[in-house]
Amino acid sequence: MSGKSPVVIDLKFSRASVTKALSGAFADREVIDMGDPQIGGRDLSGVEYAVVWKPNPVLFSRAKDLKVIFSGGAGVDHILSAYQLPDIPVVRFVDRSLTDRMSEWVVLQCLTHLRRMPEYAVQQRERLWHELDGQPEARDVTVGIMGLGVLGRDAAAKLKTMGFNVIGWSRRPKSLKSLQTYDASGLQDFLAATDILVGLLPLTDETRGIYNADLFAKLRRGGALGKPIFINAGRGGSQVEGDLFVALKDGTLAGASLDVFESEPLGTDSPLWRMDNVIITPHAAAASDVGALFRHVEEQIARLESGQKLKHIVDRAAGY
Ligand code: NDP
Ligand code: OXD
Repeated sequence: MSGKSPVVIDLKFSRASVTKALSGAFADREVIDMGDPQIGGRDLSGVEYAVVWKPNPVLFSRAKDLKVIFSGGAGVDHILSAYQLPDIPVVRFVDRSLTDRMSEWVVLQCLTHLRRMPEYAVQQRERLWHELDGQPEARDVTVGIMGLGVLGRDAAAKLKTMGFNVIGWSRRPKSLKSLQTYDASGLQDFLAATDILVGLLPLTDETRGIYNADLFAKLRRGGALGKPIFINAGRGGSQVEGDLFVALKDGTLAGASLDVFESEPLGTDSPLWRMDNVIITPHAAAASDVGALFRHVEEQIARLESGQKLKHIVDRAAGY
């Protein structure tokens, strides 16, 4: 084996996807796969790199020589909130394929609600042939995206291609071509102009519980869709599901599409499952392609070992 540091992997993805991707990865160094039952109590001293998704907490106390932690996904709350971490860089997964998949999901959900597919699904179950009146066009509807990072900006561009009017909200002010943006202080104005709210925020102390009754009540009413729609693929910890259920029941919201939940998997007793105006997907909006993840880690390690800076380092104070 080369004199290069091994890489330890603790990825709670499907075993098949990890095993398949490993077969062509990290040819120049040893891989310690914590998902392999044979690995068990392997000594992790001298291991400088970890690639993790929902890792076992003991990993960080056992691997004392770590220099970089690579997240198996774009989000890092699964690492930052759950562990006492060493003071070393945490790197996000930023990837073309993940970004494309997320935008596909967001555009699909916006079109689904625009074209009243939940209502047509009910009619189909009842074998009812009836065209619903009052079908607005995308250009009549404003989609407000909370989170204008890698994913929010790509989704915005693709929604605009479909004709939607798109606005965005982020922590810090932005100046983006052909997209009206609001910073933290402009939240009220942003919500008042939004017909379809898309959540693409990371989970941090500031964003926990942000999608609550108070926020839903501030969304625009009387726009082309009549009542607002809520779509969330960021993190479930940002939504207050009790408030969401009430808002969907009492008509504050016309409908929702949810990929993420306060607790996952969503319990079979959640009333959200049975609501005709709610679309549920099982945290599947943009799964990581494990092969692409390993290529990204290899590239980053190559940068570091040739004296260049790592890309996509998390701001630990901001939490994303
Ligand atoms: P980025 O870090 O690129 O962007 C995060 C955005 O959120 C930034 O625009 C940032 O503002 C904004 N933001 C963060 N905190 C606040 C705040 N307190 N108030 C206002 N805006 C805030 O992340 P990505 O776009 O790559 O990913 C976003 C999230 O999507 C991930 O963290 C993850 O939780 C989720 N995700 C979900 C997946 C799924 O399958 N459901 C798949 C992949 C990701 P600013 O620009 O000012 O920094
Ligand atoms: C991610 C996710 O953060 O899949 O990448 O949730």
